[in-house]
Amino acid sequence: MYYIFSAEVAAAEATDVCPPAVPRDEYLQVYGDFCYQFVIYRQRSYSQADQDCRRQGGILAVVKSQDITDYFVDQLLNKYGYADKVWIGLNDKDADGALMWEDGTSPGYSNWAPGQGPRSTHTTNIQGCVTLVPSLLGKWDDDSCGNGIFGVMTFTQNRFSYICQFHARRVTTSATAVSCAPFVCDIDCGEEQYIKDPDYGCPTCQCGSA
Ligand SMILES: [Ca+2]
Repeated sequence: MYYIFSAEVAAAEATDVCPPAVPRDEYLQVYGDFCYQFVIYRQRSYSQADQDCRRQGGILAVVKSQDITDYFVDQLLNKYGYADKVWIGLNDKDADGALMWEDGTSPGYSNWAPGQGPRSTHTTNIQGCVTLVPSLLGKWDDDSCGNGIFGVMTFTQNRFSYICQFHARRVTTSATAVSCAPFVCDIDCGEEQYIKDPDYGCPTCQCGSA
């Protein structure tokens, strides 16, 4: 009787869970259920940044918790040494002027810097897009989305860096990460079933009760 078991768990790169279209470089990070692309090497208007994220299969980052805020601030300041504001995926471009995340949800968590907030620094009919300010520990500031022209007025397009987010592919547990070797066993269990290894789910050369 012999039975060979080989546990082949690939030493995968963490970013393997990110969409294939997203470049693998130092600006791509995995945190929780998401891949984040820290686009701190160029500045774009909100709509350009939004388009860049969507072209790669993502959206501008949604920041719904203090935990994500702290993570972004830590990465921006400590990993990339970047303290300037970055676009996140929150704006009031909706017809009724309500703030909405790019994933279609309404803000619950909010983190406005003192004196900032919906429509605080511009007239009521100019669209507002939101930035996260690393130097203010991730507090939010609202800026003109930079759509260029509104009515008779022309605006200078605000261009900032930004963070894209992508769903990370779920990595399943050891049950599927481990492959069972071809089963060889010289015991005939007949009507009974072979017992499965409790740790890996592979059949063992032992008979159980039918
Ligand atoms: Ca503002």
